[in-house]
Amino acid sequence: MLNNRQPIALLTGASGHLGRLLARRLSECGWHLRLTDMRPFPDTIPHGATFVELALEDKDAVINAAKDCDVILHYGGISTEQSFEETLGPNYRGTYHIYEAARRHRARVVFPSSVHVVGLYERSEKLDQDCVLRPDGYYGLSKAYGEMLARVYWEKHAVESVVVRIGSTLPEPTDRRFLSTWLSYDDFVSLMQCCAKAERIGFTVIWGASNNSRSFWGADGRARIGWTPKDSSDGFIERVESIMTEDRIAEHLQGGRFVTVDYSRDDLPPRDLF
Ligand code: 15L
Repeated sequence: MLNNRQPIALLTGASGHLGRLLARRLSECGWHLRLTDMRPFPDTIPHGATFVELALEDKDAVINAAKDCDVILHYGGISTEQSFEETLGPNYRGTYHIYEAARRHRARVVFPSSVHVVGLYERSEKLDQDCVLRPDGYYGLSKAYGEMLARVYWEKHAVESVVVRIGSTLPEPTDRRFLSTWLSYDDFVSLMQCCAKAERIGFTVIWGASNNSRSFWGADGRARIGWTPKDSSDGFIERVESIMTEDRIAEHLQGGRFVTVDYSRDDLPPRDLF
């Protein structure tokens, strides 16, 4: 797709934690970045980048921003457990606008989904990419919608997507759950590079975690895009495995603390539907 040149990328959510990291690291690699966020960009604009303030709900602005881009890294939107109403504009309408922009400009999309699309599975369960989704709240539900949107746009409109179910992108794992979900900064950046540079991606699902022996997750499409994580949480086991919450539900389930927001059962979620 790129013929050895560096990608032109629209990066939404550029002023957030992962957006700022990608802006810095991808510009160091020579990417041409179009940064957007509804908040001002808090750092110096990196070399080769531009910044535009926009809201994801503004369809025309999103479509304009994506002109001539090879890839859209869609890090904008709500990234914590919130009410349905809070997620509606940015995560539903906004993600739809991203896909319309990708369709218009023939760009591919990296859609950062989340562990929270499967947050109600028990931690003892090992999941593969085709598992039934079990979102743990309105945030996870909006990510499940984004995954389905990605699929519709691939199957109906040939818009390629990598759906990355990101675990926990942090400098290092700091509690027991993160030993399973940790995605190091270096592995995260290399994953984004593989997503943009792979020749064909179609519709690919990746579990966004480093090479952790305690991972909750198994088979996915990483071989198709040539991604191999290099880091592992294993070296942190002794230091952090005793660090956990006091909440029985949170400690049992893959979604951790997000699950407990507005949780109204007395017991764990049922494994079947009756
Ligand atoms: C997510 O999806 C969140 O965006 C992030 O802030 C973390 O909390 C992560 O999941 C997690 O659950 O570790």
